[in-house]
Parts: sequence; C-alpha cells; structure tokens
Amino acid sequence: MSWQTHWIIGPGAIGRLLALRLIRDGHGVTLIGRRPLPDQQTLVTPEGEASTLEVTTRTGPPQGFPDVVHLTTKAYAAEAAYTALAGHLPAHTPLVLWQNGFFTQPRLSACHPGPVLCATTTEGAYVEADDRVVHAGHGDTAIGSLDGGHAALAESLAGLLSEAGLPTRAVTDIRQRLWQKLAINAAINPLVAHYRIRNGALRDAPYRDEVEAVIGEVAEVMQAEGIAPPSGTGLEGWRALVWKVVEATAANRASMLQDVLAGRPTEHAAILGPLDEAAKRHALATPRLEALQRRLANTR
Ligand code: KPL
Repeated sequence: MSWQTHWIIGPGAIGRLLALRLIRDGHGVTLIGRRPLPDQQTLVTPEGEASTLEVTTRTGPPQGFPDVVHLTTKAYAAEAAYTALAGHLPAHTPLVLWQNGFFTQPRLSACHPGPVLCATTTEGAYVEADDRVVHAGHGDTAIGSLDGGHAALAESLAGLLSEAGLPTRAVTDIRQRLWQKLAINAAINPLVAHYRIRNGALRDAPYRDEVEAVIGEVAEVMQAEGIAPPSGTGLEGWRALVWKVVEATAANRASMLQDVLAGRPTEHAAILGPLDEAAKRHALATPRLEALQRRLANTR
C-alpha cells in the first residue's frame, strides 16, 4: 500500500501532531483548516526536543488526490468538513476518523464510499501557539473499522504511524474501544466543564458522589449495549477505569473544560448523545446524564 500523500483536515492538537510526525518521517502532508495557518510549524516532543518544519497548509481542497484522508476536527465539525471535501476525493480513498465520542463514526462509515477506519488515541498534545504544538506525553493509538474489516489497511497504517513515533495497533474491536473512551469522557468531561475544575478535583467532595452516580448510569447503558470495560466486569470495572484515568490526569484541564473556557462549542452531543440514544433504545432511565446534557447545551 502506498502512503505518500496524507490530507489532514482539522489543525487542532491531534491534527498538527499527526502532520508534524508524518512530515518528520518523510511523508507528504497537506494540513487543511478553515483559516490560514503559518507554514512553519514547530513540534516539541515529550523529551523536550523542538523541530521546526515546513508544512503545506490550505483552507480548501488541494490539487491532486491523497492516498489517505485523516479527519481530525472536533466531532461537531466533522460532517461539514467531510462534506466540503468529499466531492474532490476518488471514491476509493481511505478515510480515518479521529473524533471523540460515537457520533461521527457510524454516520461517516455509512456514507463514505471508500474504506473508513476509526482511531482512538491517548497521545497527549496541545497547541501552544498557532505555529507550535507540544506533544506532551506518549500514549497509544488503536485503529480499525467499525465492522472489523479492512484489516490489511489498518495494519499498514498502524505500521506507518508507529514508525512516525505514534505507536499504533490495528484492532478488530474499535467499536468497543470507542465506547470505552466515551464512557471515560462522559464520566469526567461534562462535570469538570460545568464546575470548571481540573480532573483531580473529582476525587473529592462534593464532586465524587456525582461522578459515582454518572458511572452507575453509564455502566447500565454499556451493559445493555454489550460493551464491557477493558478489565474487570460491570460497574466495578467501569469505576476502576474512570478513577484510574482521573488519577492519571489529575492535573489536566479536560478538553471540554478547555472548550468552555475558550468559548468554543463542546463535544457533549458526540459523547452524551449516543449514551442518551442507547438508553432510550433500552428503556433505561438516565436522569444524571440527561441533566448533564441540559447543562452543557446552555454553556457558551
Ligand atoms: O480525554 C480526556 C479529555 O480531556 O478529553 C480525558 C481523559 C478526560 C483527560 O483529560
């Protein structure tokens, strides 16, 4: 498989990290955003090493065709960004979705005519300035298609990303993994965004009980959807997972809090929306999750 040309749509932290890691590894990359970006971009690695690289940036579809498109926008912007480019892509072009939640993935997997892979990552990155992204901490990335197909494609892309410094595994259970990440995000992000606190504050009163109540509702929905926690079982498995992430990210301002503080829209619809839909399908009452959704709908 040839992976010479990557179009990366959405120059947020993950989009820039991906772009700069791939360019450093010798790939052709065009970074596409809604506004012009500096074409010299600096990548700071977790080891503190800074390299400034020349990046081809565009505000619309570039000339020619890519070997692969990475959609790295926020979840709420993904469909519009895809639609703006879809007419310029040969039908067989592989599309990789990097969104949080479980909103974009089933929709775009159904409408893109070529192969669609979904990625979930724990790489830590943030945009420090318009020409500078900090790769703050190493993580892992999993990549696969929702129906478990396109294994060779996922393997090949995982190899390429790993070589570029983003360790990636091709998996056949990406749906499960996206829901597991969604469970973590649902238990942490809406509460920290509402109370404007760092993740670690959730361990203490008065927030701890609220987190536990949210995990309880999430665990019921997950069970009804047939999604197991990565280790342990049932409610205890979900509790262990969420509290482990709270501990590991205690000093973080979660992405949803950063969005609220910057006056940007949040990803609540992509995170809480699929839980709400699933709860309704299974006739489960989720009053806490509904209250969080109402609160965030009014945030901005
Ligand atoms: O993924 C995250 C986010 O900020 O969106 C968590 C795990 C909550 C870490 O802050």
